[in-house]
Amino acid sequence: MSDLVQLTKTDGIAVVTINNPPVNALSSAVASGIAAAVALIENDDAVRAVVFIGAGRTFIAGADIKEFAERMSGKIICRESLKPLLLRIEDLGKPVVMALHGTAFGGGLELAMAGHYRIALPGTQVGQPEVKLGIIPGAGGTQRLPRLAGVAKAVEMCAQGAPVSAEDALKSGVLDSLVEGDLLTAAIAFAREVAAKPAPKTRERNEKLGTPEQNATIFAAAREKARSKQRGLLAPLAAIDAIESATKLPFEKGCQIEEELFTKCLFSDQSKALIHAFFGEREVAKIPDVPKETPTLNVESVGIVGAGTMGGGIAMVFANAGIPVLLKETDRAALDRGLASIQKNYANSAKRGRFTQQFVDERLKLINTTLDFGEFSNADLVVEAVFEGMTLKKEVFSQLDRVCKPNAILATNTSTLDIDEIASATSRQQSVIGLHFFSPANVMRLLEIVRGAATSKEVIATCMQLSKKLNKVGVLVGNCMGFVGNRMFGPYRREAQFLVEEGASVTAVDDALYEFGMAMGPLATGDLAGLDVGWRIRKENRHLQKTGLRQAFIEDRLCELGRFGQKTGAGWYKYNENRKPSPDPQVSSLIRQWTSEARIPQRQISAQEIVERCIYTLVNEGARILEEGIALRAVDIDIVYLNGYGFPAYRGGPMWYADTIGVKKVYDRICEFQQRLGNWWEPAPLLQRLAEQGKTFAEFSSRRGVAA
Ligand code: T1G
Ligand code: NAD
Repeated sequence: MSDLVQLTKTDGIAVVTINNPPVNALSSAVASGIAAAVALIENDDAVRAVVFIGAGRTFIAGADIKEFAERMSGKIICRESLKPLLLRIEDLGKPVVMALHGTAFGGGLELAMAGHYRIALPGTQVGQPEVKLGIIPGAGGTQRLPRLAGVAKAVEMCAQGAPVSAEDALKSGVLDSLVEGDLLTAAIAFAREVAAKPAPKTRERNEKLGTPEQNATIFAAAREKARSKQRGLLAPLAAIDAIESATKLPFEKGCQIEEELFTKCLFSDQSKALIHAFFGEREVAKIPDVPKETPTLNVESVGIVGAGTMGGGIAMVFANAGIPVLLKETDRAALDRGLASIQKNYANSAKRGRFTQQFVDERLKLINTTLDFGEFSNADLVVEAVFEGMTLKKEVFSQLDRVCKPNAILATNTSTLDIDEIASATSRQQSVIGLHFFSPANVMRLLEIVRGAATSKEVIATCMQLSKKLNKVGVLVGNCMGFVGNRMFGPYRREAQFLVEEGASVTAVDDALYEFGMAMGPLATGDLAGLDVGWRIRKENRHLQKTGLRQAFIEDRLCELGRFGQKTGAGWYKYNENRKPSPDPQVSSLIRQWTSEARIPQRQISAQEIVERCIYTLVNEGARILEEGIALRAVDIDIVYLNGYGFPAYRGGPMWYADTIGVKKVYDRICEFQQRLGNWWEPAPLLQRLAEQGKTFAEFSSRRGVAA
């Protein structure tokens, strides 16, 4: 037997233990180990029943995704399908009990369903999350799951990919029993119990496959939901097709359909991009010069300065993680306003069933208020979220420096300001860091962690670790104007304005990017965040504007008219009382007036040009950021854009997207734009170099000694 799979036999019960840390991924080697164990069991009449169990913290969390990535890149030709092995287990002729704990995901659940009985510890999660990787279950999951849980449940699990609790899995028939105490002991006892009983083969259980009429409704609703909620994704629709084949075809035929759809998805750009995003989210947690064993500080109490849009959301983030928060404002009225919006947000979440009322009540108890800086004396961390002004922020930091305990971390939520400048207002620059949350802070997963010139490794390691506890994706970035996300977003939105100035309509620009997959168009996004935020920053930084370069002007003109976006009921669009946008003819006529006054020739602009100009601007600025080391790797930029700016995950992020369509192609197009549109389009030196060398951003990152 191999180290990865152990086989033991005690009193007629065979136990197969999978031991492939950290998550018992079902790699080819594990599959071979299981096959070897099955061969030994098949020929041993003394074995009356079998138990499969995972060593460590979980059952099998799925097939080995790394092997897929290699298969897609042609590094390995073909991975032996799991299907024949699962049929052998199903046909073993002696009851097989699958003992689950932690997670049984993807190939792990498919293996479990090939068994005859499934038991689990409470708290176990099962699921078919393959669609999140742009693929579908490929080892019979779309054929066995509807037979166990019914068509509707199987469609929900395979098309949406969300994990299901053990309690829910028991109710829907995926599990046969929940057990307490030691799982192996319980499993062996269960195996003894069923040893003499029949071994029901999941593939022969057709009673839950429903009628064509029932299923037609289920599939139609699921396809509509997939098209609206998982816009642009191929895999959810493929998963539904595969389950439909299970309701119409014999098991073997259904498996063939599944195999065809699986392979089609696997070799799609979408799957490559989504697997890039999966590993990327794990890669960004690794900081080359801040090793895993770097000591961290405890963060058990937090202070927040400013209870406005961001301060309130940030308070909820910490409370949701069980960390007590002390919220400070300038006066009682401002505090009451801040608390009221927090309570309203929680009430909405409870109404939508995201939280129980008990959860909400407990969280609200963790949020306390003050008007006195002095009360931050015991805080482990203080996050400042006051107005975006350097003078005010330095004032706040000098106050915090005066009252906070020596090893407290002082963090700022600034979107654009210089972290080192803010830190210079304190005597402890090594304890100052940027924690840049995104609005709404209690919803957006991204947390840009901004490293100052003096920020200590302990403080960085503490904040990277804290981001996981806060259920955020923490990305470490360097200190520059706008850091990574906003620094790229500025040019992206500027280009969107230029396109409007040259004749594209507001809706044409937003629709083109929406069709490309962005969660929202650039102009509508401006209305959401508030056009005045950028206007204030542009006014404050007029002196930094490069001379001789074209400046976008329409948004400033809209702000001068008080059109700040959703918050004023009008911006690029006009909004009804439910903040529903509609095109505003007044804006179109203002634009025509302003562009004719500015003598800007008008022309028809294709959706393709709109997308290229906006997305290639992101890539060009991303290349500068990467070369300057403001982002550690190209994937860090991608993870920032997938989790903070609504970039479609199935395109992998701006840098991955450029690598996918070809860096040379992007470079050549940017050179064309530079010719026609001016020096905002000067290609980034790194982009030019990679294009000339035929290299990718991923290669650049890996060559720079940090993974892609
Ligand atoms: N394959 C390879 N590596 C994996 C892996 C997998 N399935 N799952 C996790 N890892 C690595 C991960 O990259 C990280 O590595 C380490 O394990 C710890 O993971 C045939 C086709 C289980 C909930 O999609 O959702 O089965 O960074 O940091 O936060 O139909 O991992 O330390 O080097 O995420 O505790 C379907 C994927 C596969 C589940 C644990 N399965 N995994 O979360 O730890 S496709 C999935 C997860 C499939 C079949 C199909 C999570 C987790 P490193 P981690 P965690
Ligand atoms: P906001 O105007 O909604 O809230 C700022 C709050 O700070 C106000 O309630 C104000 O009363 C309070 N305040 C000012 N001085 C104070 C003091 N001395 N003590 C305590 N409270 C004080 O602003 P916001 O949108 O929440 O932005 C706050 C910070 O977060 C800014 O730096 C901004 O750039 C940044 N940010 C904003 C967003 C966004 O989308 N709004 C996103 C990320 C980061």
